[in-house]
Amino acid sequence: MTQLTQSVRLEFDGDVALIHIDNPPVNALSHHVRQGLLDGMTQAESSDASAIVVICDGRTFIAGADITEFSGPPKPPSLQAAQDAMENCSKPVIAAVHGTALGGGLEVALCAHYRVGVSSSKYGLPEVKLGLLPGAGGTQRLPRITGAARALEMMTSGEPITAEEALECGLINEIVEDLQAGAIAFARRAVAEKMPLLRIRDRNDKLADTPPSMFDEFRAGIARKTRGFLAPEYNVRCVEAAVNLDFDAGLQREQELFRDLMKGTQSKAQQYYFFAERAALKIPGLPKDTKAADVGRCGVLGAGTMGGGIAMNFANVGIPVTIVERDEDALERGLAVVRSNYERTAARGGISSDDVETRMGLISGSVDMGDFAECDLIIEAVFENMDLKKSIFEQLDQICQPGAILASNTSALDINEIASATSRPDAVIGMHFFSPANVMKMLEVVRGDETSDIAIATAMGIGRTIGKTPVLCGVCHGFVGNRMLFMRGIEAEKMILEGAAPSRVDQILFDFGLPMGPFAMSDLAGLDIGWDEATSSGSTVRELLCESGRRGQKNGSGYYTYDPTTRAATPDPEVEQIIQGFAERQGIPQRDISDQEILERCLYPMVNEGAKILSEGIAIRGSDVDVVWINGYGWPMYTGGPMFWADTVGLSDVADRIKHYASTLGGEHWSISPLIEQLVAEGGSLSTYTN
Ligand code: 3H9
Repeated sequence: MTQLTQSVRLEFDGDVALIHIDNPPVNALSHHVRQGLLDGMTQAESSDASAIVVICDGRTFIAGADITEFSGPPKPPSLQAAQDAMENCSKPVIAAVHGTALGGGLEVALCAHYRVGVSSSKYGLPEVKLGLLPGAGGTQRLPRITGAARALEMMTSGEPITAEEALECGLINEIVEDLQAGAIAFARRAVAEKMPLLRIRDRNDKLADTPPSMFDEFRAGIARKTRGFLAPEYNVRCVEAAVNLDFDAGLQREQELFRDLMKGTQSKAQQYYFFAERAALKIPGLPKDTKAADVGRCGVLGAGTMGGGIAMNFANVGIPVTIVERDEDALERGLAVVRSNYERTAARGGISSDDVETRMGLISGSVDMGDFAECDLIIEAVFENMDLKKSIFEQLDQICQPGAILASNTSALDINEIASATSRPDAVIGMHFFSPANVMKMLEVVRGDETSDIAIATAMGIGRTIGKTPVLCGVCHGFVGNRMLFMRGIEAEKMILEGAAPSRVDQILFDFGLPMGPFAMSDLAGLDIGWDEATSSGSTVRELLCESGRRGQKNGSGYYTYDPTTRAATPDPEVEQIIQGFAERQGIPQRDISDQEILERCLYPMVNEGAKILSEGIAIRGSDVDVVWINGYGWPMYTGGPMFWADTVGLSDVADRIKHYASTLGGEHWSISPLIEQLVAEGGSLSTYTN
């Protein structure tokens, strides 16, 4: 055995050389891995071995370039040197894959003459998720082996394919049971049978029949999903190059486009987000050995839209759920909605009809809260009323077994006050799901003053199990997400009274990259949420709209009027009249507001509030705020989230504008966060700020 670098060693099994990579946690292609791979190839080729296997220790094959190296100057050797050594080797080179061969990792495997993998292995080019494209020849080699259609799909979605699919499309040559033994056996067979030393770069057969129209059709197909992102289009251009140019010219095109993306802010924002999502799982002060409670059965109180959606998350991963409603009718209605959601997914091919039955079978309905006695985690999802929630938690305290975690899905209320209704405030925690709860990835986990480490570990852990992106925060009205949203709402409402049409405000935020603006969002949620006909006094535009029977999308009219069949929204002159009449009565002068002002007045109060949330210690880190906004509200990931975006705009410029609006418009939400002033003075940034 020869240790070549800190992470790569060369071993021999008789006549087969084994280059072992061991660079935990994911065998990323750090410079010492590239060096080791190059040295290993050189030594193995000049040794007596007749074939060479590249294989990894640990949980996975190479999962890509080392992203932490992207921010520094390139360190030699280049990956291409090692890839050339593999591809041009005079002996058969076999890549042995387990775990995930991703990005640069798959690009290395594509330079072997043959590839074998275990049945659980996966293969993907996820660079697009980092705002990039595969920059080590992958854009030219993958289409040559899978054909252009599948390469386009894999490169623009970033999603991996299974070993079975890889075998079927020729990406791998064999599925083996025992990785090392199987790879060695394949290597010996290659030698014995004098298999050709196949270089993917020399193949063109799979590209020959690519119809020229394929690319524009593909672009049209992904346009909605990829709106605003640069990288998907760049990936498409690379596959076009693979089809239209020879390998070397295609490679050159790939390199130009890769460098372009690498220089831009989108890829920086998306790489930042990659680490932000992972950082959010790390809770300072939470002992590493904190054992989360085992959630063998989950209870959900409330079978409404939220409760039903929450229950689905658990059933989807095989955890039985007890869902409790006030009466049989409401329960039946709620369960019927859950079933129809599953059936819709099945009709689209997302799950099988057996899955529908299995999942429904895991959900048992009841009208007796006593049935929560067996549950390990109970999530309350009734409407936002503190007295109601307190009385529920008092009952849960009586019913639930010791050790059970009692969670509230409140989106704004004080967890400490809810916890005070129980004799075990340490077991009480907020788990704020976003609507629709079975779809949205965001989960705000809200710790009260007395919430235990176990409750935190359980909520964060189960959040991951059910496929959410949990972020821990502290108690304040609206937590991280909604508290910032409220500030945007204040200015949006003011601007429509000053003369900006709701549709214009919405359009500007849509163009910024958000899925919708505040008025379309209100219509979607329902204008009457929290509205009470008895006490309504026409004191806001929203109240006036509700009073005139406009309740949002659900009854076909809100800030917009909705087409009954297509649900397309159109601005309505009646709404404009209501707004103008109200503004007149309030004595608010009308004026032209520029697009830039609309954008600033929507987004800067959010940045300011985010900074206040940070300085109060409600969020642990600036990047957590970004994770909440990207996953909870569809903030465009390619800008990194509100904190990263403000840093990109320039915190000092943002601060100047906030102060400008504080002096011209006034209001507590414009009083500048001292943290922003401090960071401007120190040259710091919101996105890297940590409490
Ligand atoms: C690329 O390859 C460009 C090339 O085309 C061109 C080159 C010239 N680098 O996710 P986990 C860390 S771009 C550095 O929790 P899992 C991660 O931060 C790359 N670090 O594990 C975490 O650290 P910590 C294309 C990385 O089991 C730890 O490893 N490849 C990298 O849930 C564990 O990660 C990708 O985009 C990396 N590449 O999932 C793949 N990857 O413990 C990115 C991970 O300190 N990686 N770390 O928080 C993944 O998708 C997942 O990590 C993976 C494992 C599926 C592999």
